Amino acid sequence: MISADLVNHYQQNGFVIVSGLFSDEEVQMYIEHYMALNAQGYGEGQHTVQDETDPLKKYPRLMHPHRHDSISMDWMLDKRIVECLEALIGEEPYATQTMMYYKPPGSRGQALHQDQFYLRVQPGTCMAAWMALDRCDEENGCLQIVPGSGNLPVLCSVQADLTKSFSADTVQVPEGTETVPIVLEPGDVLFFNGSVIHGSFPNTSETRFRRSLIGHYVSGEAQTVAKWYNPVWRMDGTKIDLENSKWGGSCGVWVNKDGTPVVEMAGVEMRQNYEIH
Ligand SMILES: O=C(O)CCC(=O)C(=O)O
Repeated sequence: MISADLVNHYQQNGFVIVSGLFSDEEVQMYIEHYMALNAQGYGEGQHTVQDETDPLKKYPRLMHPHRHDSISMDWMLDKRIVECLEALIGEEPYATQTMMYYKPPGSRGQALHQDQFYLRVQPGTCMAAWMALDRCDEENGCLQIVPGSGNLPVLCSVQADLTKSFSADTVQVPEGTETVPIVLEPGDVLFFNGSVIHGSFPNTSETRFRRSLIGHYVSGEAQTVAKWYNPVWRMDGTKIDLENSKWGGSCGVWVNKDGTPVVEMAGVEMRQNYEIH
């Protein structure tokens, strides 16, 4: 299912692309299903929108659709995803979240962040499975990743640029840091851990959506997770509650050491309520 080379790439970088994990027919089924959910009004209120013309007003992301939609639940627990996760993290994970992003033409992206900032998994970390439903490239706002961030601690957050991002929080990166665009074909799945700094820029296409289905998982050793992500599911579909994580700990800030930017845990999280990712 997943080669030793891919596992090795994940271990070195904290992320890896598994191409063609889902078929074109399956992708088409997901697109039809989620467009139908949108047409029925699912997802309203999940976004702060700028004004009536904001494309995200008509196509808000869906948060936790697996809690009421069996297609989302089945995808989250699909054995191909589970097998990849097990190979990458070396143990059976718990599943905690699904999200569906429509990212219609002209919509904003999501500012750079680390998932562990929101999920607060202890011990261990979280993992994302990010599946492309459309071809995702720079024009329609594909995911962007900061190389070398896969082992960083949780960084302090600052205010994001809301003209480019629908989410309000972002992390700082050293001056000159370049992000790498993750270009994916429909059915490809990107796996990445909770430290990897990632996000996306606006969809600059006038016609193309950038739809993606996203699952979040926590390593099976986890005992706590942020409240918003409880309950979690074992891979056999049984449900458990982990303890809720506490907020307000230390966070990392960049400092210059002999000309090289390094992270020191010199910051303290001020806000206590980062619930929605
Ligand atoms: O798909 C995007 O644009 C951002 C998704 C993301 O940041 C996430 O899944 O954590």
